[in-house]
Amino acid sequence: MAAPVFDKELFKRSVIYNVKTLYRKNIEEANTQQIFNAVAYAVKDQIIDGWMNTQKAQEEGDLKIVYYMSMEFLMGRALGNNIINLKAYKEAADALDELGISLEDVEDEEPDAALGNGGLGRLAACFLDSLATLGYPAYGCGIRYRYGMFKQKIVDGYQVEVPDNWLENGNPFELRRPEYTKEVKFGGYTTFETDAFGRNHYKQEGYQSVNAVPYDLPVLGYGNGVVNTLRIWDAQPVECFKLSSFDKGDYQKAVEQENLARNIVEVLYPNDNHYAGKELRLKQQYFFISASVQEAVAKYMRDHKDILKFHEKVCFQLNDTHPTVAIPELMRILMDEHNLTWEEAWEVTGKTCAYTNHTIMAEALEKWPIELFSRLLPRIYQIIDEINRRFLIELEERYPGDKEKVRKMAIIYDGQVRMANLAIVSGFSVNGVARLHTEILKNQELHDFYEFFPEKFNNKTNGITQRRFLLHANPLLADWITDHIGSEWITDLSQLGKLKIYADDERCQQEVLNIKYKNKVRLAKYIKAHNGIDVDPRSIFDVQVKRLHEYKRQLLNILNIMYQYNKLKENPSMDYYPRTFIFGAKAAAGYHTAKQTIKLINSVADVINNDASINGKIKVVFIEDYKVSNAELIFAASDISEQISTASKEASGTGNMKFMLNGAITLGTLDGANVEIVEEVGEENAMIFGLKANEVIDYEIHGGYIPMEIFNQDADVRKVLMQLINGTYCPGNIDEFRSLYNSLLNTQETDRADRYFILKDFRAYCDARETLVNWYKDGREWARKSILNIACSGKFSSDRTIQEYVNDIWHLRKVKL
Ligand code: NBG
Repeated sequence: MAAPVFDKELFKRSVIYNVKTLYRKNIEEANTQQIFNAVAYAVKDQIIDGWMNTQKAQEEGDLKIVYYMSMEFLMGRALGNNIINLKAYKEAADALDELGISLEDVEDEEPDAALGNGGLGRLAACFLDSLATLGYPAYGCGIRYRYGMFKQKIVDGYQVEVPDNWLENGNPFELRRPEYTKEVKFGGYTTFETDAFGRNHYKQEGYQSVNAVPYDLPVLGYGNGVVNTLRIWDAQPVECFKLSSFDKGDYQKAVEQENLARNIVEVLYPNDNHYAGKELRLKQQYFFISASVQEAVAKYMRDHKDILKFHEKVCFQLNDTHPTVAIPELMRILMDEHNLTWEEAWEVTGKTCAYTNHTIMAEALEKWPIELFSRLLPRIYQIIDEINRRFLIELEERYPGDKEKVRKMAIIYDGQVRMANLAIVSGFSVNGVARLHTEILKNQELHDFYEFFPEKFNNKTNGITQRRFLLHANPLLADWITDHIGSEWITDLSQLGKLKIYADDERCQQEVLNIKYKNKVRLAKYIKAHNGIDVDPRSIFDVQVKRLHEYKRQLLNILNIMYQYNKLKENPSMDYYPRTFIFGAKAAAGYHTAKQTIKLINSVADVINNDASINGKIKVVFIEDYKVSNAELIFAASDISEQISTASKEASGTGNMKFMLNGAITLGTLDGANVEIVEEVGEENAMIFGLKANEVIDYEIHGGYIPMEIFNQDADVRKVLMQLINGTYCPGNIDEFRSLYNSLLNTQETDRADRYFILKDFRAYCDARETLVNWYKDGREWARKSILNIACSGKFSSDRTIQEYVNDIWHLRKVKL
């Protein structure tokens, strides 16, 4: 494929020119934010031709396109990544240097595009990077939230949410495309007319509507000239309220339309693995899905005649159940606008839509009350109702009289519309995101569906893009790798396997340790600047960064730190290797237990960090506002990767892969993709502890776990738990952490004490952590394991994942430029 050429002189000229025309300034006068914009526009100039050529080549080749439908795209910053994928990072940095500008400083001016919560949204972003790099035709379809994921401030130890006005200074990479505006209708009622052949034709009337206006963002492939598109939709009122309302006397309706447009894309719901059931959320879902599906059909019809072959050129991948309304929406368009019969539309839709499941957490399952759903989307509801009616007939044929099957599998049941059931029944593919997760889906959560449609189920273990999480995030390590095995790993991560021969080489071990040390110095600076805490880069950096959720068990981590601190206090002369425990996590705004856990971490940090008697041997740091851009610094600087979820609960995890790629050793349970990580690197090069998934599931089904027994038997556990309620960490309010204490021991407040088996795994975790420290003390041995982790991380590239989606689900051909 044609490699793009980066024109350094043109780039410099255009930076100077942009500063002048945008701000009427020269380089010396402009501030860094202005320089950022000028540089970003100069980079965009170098992208545009590739963008146009890619689309042209897709159309000329009549290539099938995948539409990755997702409520979330956690893109992070674009500038550095775009320059990297232009293969021009060093040239661009030099060019700017000649203008007296530091590329790194300029990059730091860019706000993260935080249009996602956590793993699910970041996975979508990695997938786009891989799709473009592999040269497959793809659109990401999402929402242009006015406010993305909130910014987190820590005030007095508590999380405070601050709006993320990421578009405040504009977004230089986006392109508004009003010519592709689509109208999206809500509410009203359906009517029908019967034609001469007895067929009913449905129409929605008395509705309110909004215009969906697309903004396109370029997604660059690495060094191949391919530029795909992330299309995010903004909402605009259909008619300008001021012009229309008074003449028509329809004041109320005009105001409502304007409000609908204003509210619909206002903010991302900050829930990860949790479904809140808000009406506005369903509006958001239908809004971007209707616009995306309408445009996909319109685009297809521009170059094709036969709508019955739509699925030969289009695939919709539904990122979790959030975009599932794509199924009835496509049915609607095919029947009501293209005159297909039900059977024809059903066939095309079924062959177009595929669903990815990302969780087994019950609280994440989307179920909408019929009343709400049918009021907001009357025609869509009608279609779902018919899908359900027909499916129940099939169920009855297969399992006559089996009420239990209906209870579990019906799409509409007990007053609710169940989106996962709709996605499974209607689409042609259902995939989990790690091998263990898919097995749990098949054998437990979705067992009935697996029996009914075994051919639909498949696994696609998640992956991450090495372009962002190694090449950009860890330039020292990236260069070291390239020096040893060449640069092919950038687009073929399995090449890292070639590093295995260096694991025992003393010089290589030393080099890898040095690189880690430098990255720890870089992170220590960030921590000093942002937290005001001094941390010693020679201590072990033991890191847990991810969303705050009970099942991820940050509480287990901090309780263990409290335990270690107790031991050190009891015996100040004990042999104790210095450790820095680093946390980063946002909690959903309404998730009380999660927020209390943040408060606990900060309170413990306060006490320990200020206790002179332990000589700084333990430091605890909570990094404020964990997000993609600071994650890049954190992974590169980590020694230990904490992946300690209750086994069976973490569908995959992707942070685990980012740590591994950067040479951290995994401390984890056999959950999600950890299972496959250990399989790749070998048990002796990772530290696994705790209950297995089947043991957890067994306790959940049959009971038999009594946390109070552990409390009574284990004096160390008892001491730590008592410190939650005796004011040790919160002298001003001894009840501050009582709810955490209760969640572990009290059966009154929750249906089950210690739902996430924290006390059950406590001892095993303590032991595993100690063993790791012993490994660390032997520097050479640690370096060996670290190199092996890097060398064995090849499987976890999202390039591999995407190729599997292409082979098994999407069946795409590559674009030829
Ligand atoms: C998350 C899982 C993670 C997984 C990502 C990406 C949701 C609903 N699920 O384990 O919790 O890595 O999806 O698949 O956010």
